[in-house]
Amino acid sequence: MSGSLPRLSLRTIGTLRPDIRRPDYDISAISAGIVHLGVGAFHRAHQAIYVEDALAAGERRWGIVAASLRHTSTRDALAPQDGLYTLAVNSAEGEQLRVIGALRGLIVAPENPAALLAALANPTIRIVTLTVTEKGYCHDPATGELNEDHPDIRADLSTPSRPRSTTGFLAEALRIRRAAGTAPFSIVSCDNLPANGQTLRRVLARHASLSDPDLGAFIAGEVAFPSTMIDRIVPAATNTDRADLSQRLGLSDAWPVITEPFTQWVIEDDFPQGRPRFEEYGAELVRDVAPYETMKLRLLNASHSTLAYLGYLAGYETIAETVGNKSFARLVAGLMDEEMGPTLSLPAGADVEAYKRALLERFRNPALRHRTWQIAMDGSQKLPQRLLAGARERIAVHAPITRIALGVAAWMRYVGGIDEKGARIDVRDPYAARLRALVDAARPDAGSIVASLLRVREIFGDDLAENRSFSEPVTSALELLLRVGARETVRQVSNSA
Ligand code: CS2
Repeated sequence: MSGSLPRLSLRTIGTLRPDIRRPDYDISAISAGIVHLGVGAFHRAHQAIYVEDALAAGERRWGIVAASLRHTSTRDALAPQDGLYTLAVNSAEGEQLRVIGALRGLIVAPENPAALLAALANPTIRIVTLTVTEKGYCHDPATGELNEDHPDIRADLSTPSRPRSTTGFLAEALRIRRAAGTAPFSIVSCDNLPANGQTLRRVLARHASLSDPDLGAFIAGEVAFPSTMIDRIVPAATNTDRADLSQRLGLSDAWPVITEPFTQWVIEDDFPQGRPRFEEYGAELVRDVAPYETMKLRLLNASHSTLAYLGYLAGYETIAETVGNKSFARLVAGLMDEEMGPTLSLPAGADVEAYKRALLERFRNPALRHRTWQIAMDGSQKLPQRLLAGARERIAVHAPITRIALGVAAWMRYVGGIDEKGARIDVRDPYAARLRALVDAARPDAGSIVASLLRVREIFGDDLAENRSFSEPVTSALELLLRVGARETVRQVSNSA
């Protein structure tokens, strides 16, 4: 890391340049009111900032206990820094640094599941937020139902007091609270899933009811699961990013986050145990998040995934480079305007044209190196809500899906695991091996590859394999991709669709 610079911590924070914002509240007076599960970069650049603003405004009982459900890296980096880290907001106009103090506890769940359960059982905890990614819900992506055969779910059902899965921790913590007469916390999913609150309620209540039907009914009936729409682009930071940022900070920070100026959090207002005044810090509290969520998933995330697969295949490392090619920019503009846009019922008062224009600008942000490979991860978990739900609605009204089909075909080309130059693709996906085997057995015929992947029901459901309005455009797109490559395919499709 950054050579001779002293490490960022409560002891050194006073030496920061005066123009760098830092916690201007008494950190020792903060108590924890929130447990966060899955403390990745996204949480630290998003929900933690709204909470930081609450703490700065004097709402002192909302500090965050941050838990990692798998890795030790965040705790290892942040414990020596007293939980402090730098938020770098980057755009063409420059960079703004701010040191964040909201994380008041760090737990690595696999090392010490009892510590996480104790934190969750603490009556001062009134809210649990989560960013555990799509696959962290251990659900069947096509139906949103708990995958009861998932190894983590099986393990948790046999030893509920030493959980591994997200739902295992929440079920056990709610059981302990209930036995102690402590009111349940509100549970706030901050992952890019449709109806994320209801989805979590469904999988959690099911998980609990497999060993304790009464607890399952309690969770389904008595616990609040406000749905949320969360939006901020937060690329994974690299070692170079960290070293460079430390130089600019003047202190060594092992775990900064780098993000864009844009941030949005739309939250259903369902917090029986209270909440920070999030609306004072830029969040929107609404009655129904669904239209916001669908808009974001089908515009931003659908475009992201489409650009990620096609951009990666075309040899582009980042989203900004990918949309720097005019054909790719035209393709996603068309995807949003012509194909996804008409499927949306918009939130009241939303200016969708402005949202779409802003999206293209955000994708172009030259100061963010958002890798196509990063977004390409876990496609099996992302495709249903990003591309397939919109495709189904289009097909039902006999509307064309040329660009959606190209996005799906690009994913199929990608999960085959070999790029256009014959090099191996490092496909990260819980279904990677299975998808690769299906493609290998079906090569080289596009029709056979499509037919065999569409039979993966956890992704495509029971309907799409049999639906020629879906399989035919996907097959044509894959044929073209295999014949002329991603760049030329995008050039042709963006001109003619
Ligand atoms: C991205 C999202 O990695 C991905 O799949 O599409 O993380 C995206 O950057 C965020 O949803 C933006 O809010």
